[in-house]
Amino acid sequence: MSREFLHLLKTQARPLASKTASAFAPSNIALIKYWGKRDNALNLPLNDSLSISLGTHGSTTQIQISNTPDRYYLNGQAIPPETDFAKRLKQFLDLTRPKPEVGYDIHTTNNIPTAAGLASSASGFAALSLALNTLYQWDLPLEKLSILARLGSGSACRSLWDGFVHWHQGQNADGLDSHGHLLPIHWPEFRIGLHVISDQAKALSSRAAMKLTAQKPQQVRIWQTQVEEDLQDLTQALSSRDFSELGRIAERNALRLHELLEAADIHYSLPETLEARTRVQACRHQGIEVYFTQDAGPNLKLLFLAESTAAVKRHFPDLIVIQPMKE
Ligand code: 2P0
Repeated sequence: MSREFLHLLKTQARPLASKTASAFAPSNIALIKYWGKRDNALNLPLNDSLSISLGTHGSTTQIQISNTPDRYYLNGQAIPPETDFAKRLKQFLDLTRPKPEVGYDIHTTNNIPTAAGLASSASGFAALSLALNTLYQWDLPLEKLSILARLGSGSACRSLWDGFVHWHQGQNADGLDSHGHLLPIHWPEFRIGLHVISDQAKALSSRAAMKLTAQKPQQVRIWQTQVEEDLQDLTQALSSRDFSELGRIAERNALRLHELLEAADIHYSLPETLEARTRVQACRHQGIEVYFTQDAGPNLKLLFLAESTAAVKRHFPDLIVIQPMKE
């Protein structure tokens, strides 16, 4: 990648005297999904995506320079160094580690209910990038930190902002034009409902599933055409604040993603997922404006406006309701 960019970060690292820094980043839900990579090492996507950040729900990461090997903690629990997660974190930190002997103690806490089954890698890598920026006084703009966060996890590049974020896939081989952009949309009535069906870690990670769908090039091409159309329509709906259209397109995009997954014999839905999808559609038949989106797992995220909260909750009593944007 962008070796110059990372080299610059390494050489311009002026650690704070306290040798410690901390930062928060929100989690995000894609309304137009990121799926497929043109570069696996750099997490460069095959398509643009668009998300809404979850406001105060996300990760807080504290980083401290130490002179021992790295130690990582998630919600107070040590992450064993031999786990894939620890290896991935180390690989990410090595990108900007000024010298091999610099070690880190990293504590991350997620305030998303763990039972929500929401991936935390997006908010985690975004918070870590922000904390590194403070620790080393890089003073980087958010777009540059978005590039760094992307190297940890693709979707992390959308978690640097509150609100609606468009990740432009970019064209350059070095990935320096592949990062998030905040959209100037204020929509405080927007609500996300987390409908938890299972809080079990998924059997197949998004990363592994992306590799499997890549073996279906014809279906990937269809997806790429669909996602372009969906992005265009959703952007239009966003700028005209047309909630029904936005919900319809977001739901369509999620279903299209699952069609692609199913073509590669990947089935994230459980029977309860299909039942909940039907319940959402039944709500609409009763005049309740609610839509769903679904990621690489069985849980649904419901999309609705503040005025429908009570009606939606009558049909989904255990829903965790999130207000992504402040008034
Ligand atoms: C998204 N997902 O746009 C899509 C929709 C899951 C389904 O981004 O390999 O964990 O770290 O770049 O970011 C999940 O993928 O994958 C994801 P990597 P990531 O939210």
